[in-house]
Amino acid sequence: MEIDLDYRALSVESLPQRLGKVEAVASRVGGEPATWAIREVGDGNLNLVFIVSGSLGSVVVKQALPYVRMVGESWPLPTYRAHFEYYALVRQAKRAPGIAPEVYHFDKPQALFVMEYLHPHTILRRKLINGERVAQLGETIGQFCARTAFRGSELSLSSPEKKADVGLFSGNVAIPAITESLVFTDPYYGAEMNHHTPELSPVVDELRRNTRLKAKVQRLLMKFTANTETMLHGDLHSGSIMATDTEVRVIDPEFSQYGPMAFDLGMAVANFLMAYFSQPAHRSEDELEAYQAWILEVINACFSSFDEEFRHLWQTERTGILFPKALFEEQGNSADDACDALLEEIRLDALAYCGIEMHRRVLSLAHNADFEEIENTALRAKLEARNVLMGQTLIMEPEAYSDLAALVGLARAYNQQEVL
Ligand code: SR1
Ligand code: MG
Repeated sequence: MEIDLDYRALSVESLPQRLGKVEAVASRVGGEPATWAIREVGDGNLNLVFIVSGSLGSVVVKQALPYVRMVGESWPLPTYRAHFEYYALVRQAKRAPGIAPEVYHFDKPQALFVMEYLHPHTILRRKLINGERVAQLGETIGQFCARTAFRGSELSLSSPEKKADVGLFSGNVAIPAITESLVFTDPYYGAEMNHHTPELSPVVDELRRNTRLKAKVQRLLMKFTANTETMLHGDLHSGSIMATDTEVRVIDPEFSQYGPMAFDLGMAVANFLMAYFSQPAHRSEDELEAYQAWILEVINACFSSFDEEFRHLWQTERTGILFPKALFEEQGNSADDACDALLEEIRLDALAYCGIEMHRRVLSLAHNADFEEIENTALRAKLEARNVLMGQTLIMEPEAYSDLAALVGLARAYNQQEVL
């Protein structure tokens, strides 16, 4: 693994001296660097994250470590991944303005960047576990996915610009390899780093015997590896979303790569569904039904807003080499049917990717707190089982659930099912 020889991991102690003279930091934080209040708050799986506060304000400093933080130095991971996260943030800011944090400073050799401190935003996953509602959540995420999918593709970009960007991102070889194994492959066999709730074993064993399912997932992996339709966020789970009651922001595109348009949408919806299935462990009887109904509305809004925004961009920003107006509108032909067909294909793939994300978060290495924090493992397994089985259905027959009422009906049906 190549490591820049100048690279040194930051610490709370060294940060003032190392970043105190960086104008983009000093002018926003204010005061003497030695007096800055600094907290390391990285609770993700990979990186160092510091909140730096002074007399004028706060910034966030994120730095890649040369290994996977959640596992340790036994799993080396190149620090160059931070460069791609920075490139992704810059592109997202252009393609979906106002959603990603603004970046103030990038230091390539140190694999770090300094960005906007989002306050009083908190991580969406925690809000969903706590039973909080966020206005326009589904709409904002659906719109974000549509804008980044469309504007990062050759529906919008010129062929040379897109090809050059795919070339640039193809240098990020370590990160896709993690998604390929942890998301697509490990859940479906007894991979070394896997773990699951012991009581879930009968469901897991059955799932892993489903050869048709494994083949379908591998086909989706093939599409994921071979398809460079657009620049993805790549890890759009509810820990990559921060919100207040009324504002939604998307952070952490450290798994960004070029891939299929449906991927981010599917991942986001999977995380809403996992929040939905885990609720019986987090809510009291009297609030459970209404809160679960709200999560289903979020899912509905997410898909609907994706479609609406994508159609709007199709009409107004179709400037790339794909489906050019010269072939359709300028010949007096509508391109609406082509858009409908593409959206249907994206919906089906999104449902299947959604099912895969629902599996990996309870079967592979990196689990989610929605289920993981349920201390009663019998209850946890029961709720995870509903989630696993719905995921399987979505992968096996997405066509049956492309209608949103059918999808919501499926979630409600599994939510009632006594599997374990
Ligand atoms: C080793 S990294 C494990 C997972 O954490 C991130 O959130 C990604 O989802 C990745 O797959
Ligand atoms: Mg992350």
